[in-house]
Amino acid sequence: STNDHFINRIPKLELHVHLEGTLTPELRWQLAQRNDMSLHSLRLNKTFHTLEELKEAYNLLQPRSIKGVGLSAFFEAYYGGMEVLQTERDFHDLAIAYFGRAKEMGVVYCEAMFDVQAHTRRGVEIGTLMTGLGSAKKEAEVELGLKVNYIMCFLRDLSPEDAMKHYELALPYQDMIVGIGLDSNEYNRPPLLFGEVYRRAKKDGFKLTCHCDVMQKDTYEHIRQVACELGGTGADRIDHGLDAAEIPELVEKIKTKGIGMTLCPWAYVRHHKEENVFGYVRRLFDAGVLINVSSDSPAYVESNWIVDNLRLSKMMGGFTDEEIVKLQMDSVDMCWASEDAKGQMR
Ligand code: ES4
Ligand code: ZN
Repeated sequence: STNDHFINRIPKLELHVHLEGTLTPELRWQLAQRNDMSLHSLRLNKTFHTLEELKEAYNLLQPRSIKGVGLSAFFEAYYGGMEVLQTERDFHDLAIAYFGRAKEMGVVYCEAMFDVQAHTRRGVEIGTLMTGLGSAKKEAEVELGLKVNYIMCFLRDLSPEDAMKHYELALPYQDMIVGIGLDSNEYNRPPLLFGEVYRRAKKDGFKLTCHCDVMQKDTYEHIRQVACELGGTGADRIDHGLDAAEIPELVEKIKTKGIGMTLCPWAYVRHHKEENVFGYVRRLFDAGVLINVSSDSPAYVESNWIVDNLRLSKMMGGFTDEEIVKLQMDSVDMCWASEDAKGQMR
């Protein structure tokens, strides 16, 4: 989907993508039809009568136009959009639609995130989503040759007790889950509030990551907790964490501990000036931090698929083709594939 042939062609790793965030208006419309549901937006106080109307609502969520509205409009659309996901087949179709697109873009390995509580709180059984996602993973690996691991995320605006409850509910599906994370609204929700579930998950063999979105209240303290304390001595990875670039001590800590960072630069333009976003990505890369460039929620932000984020990094961060390849090699190092699978990617 970009006109940059080099970026289209090279093998790529996507390590930060929310499956629910890949729900395009087209698929959302199709699933609504199939499940006999009508589609509404609470924020816009509107019922969508056609696919065209639904697409227009997505147009309001572009990085520049969302700036004044803050994240709440994004969250309303994102969590509202999920209501069409009802059956095992819906979850399967969501995931395989993304995996097919990833394969077409040249992605060879993907760590895909999903929320559990965003579905159970709507009355969907955990087995429904896990079985659907499980069959899509198998299909991607067998039919597409795309290797997939899942990262289960907890909603940090819900309680730590609810996270622990869902952690335990997901244990029967441990084979398809490589790591755990925290997402959703982080206002006054520091990572260590979930310290117990992180320590438990580490003991049970899961990898640990946590979102530290840009320009949040307490943003540096959240990054410090993830880098130094989560799971006892710090997590394996930070999702976003771009603001660390402003604090040399944090950059040094992240670098020496070998913690990887998944960056989704285009989504940050809703908080930061473009020059700062790509300047900070550049600064982290130049400091020798392991970084990966991914997409986050590509269906909800215009021009936000992995190839777009890499093309924008090249154009606005001054990454050369060789450096884009280095980004993919660093992504192999920081990813959670088996050593065998990593060997095949190098
Ligand atoms: C997200 Cl694109 C984006 N931004 C902030 N939070 C998110 N959660 C899922 N996708
Ligand atoms: Zn994310």
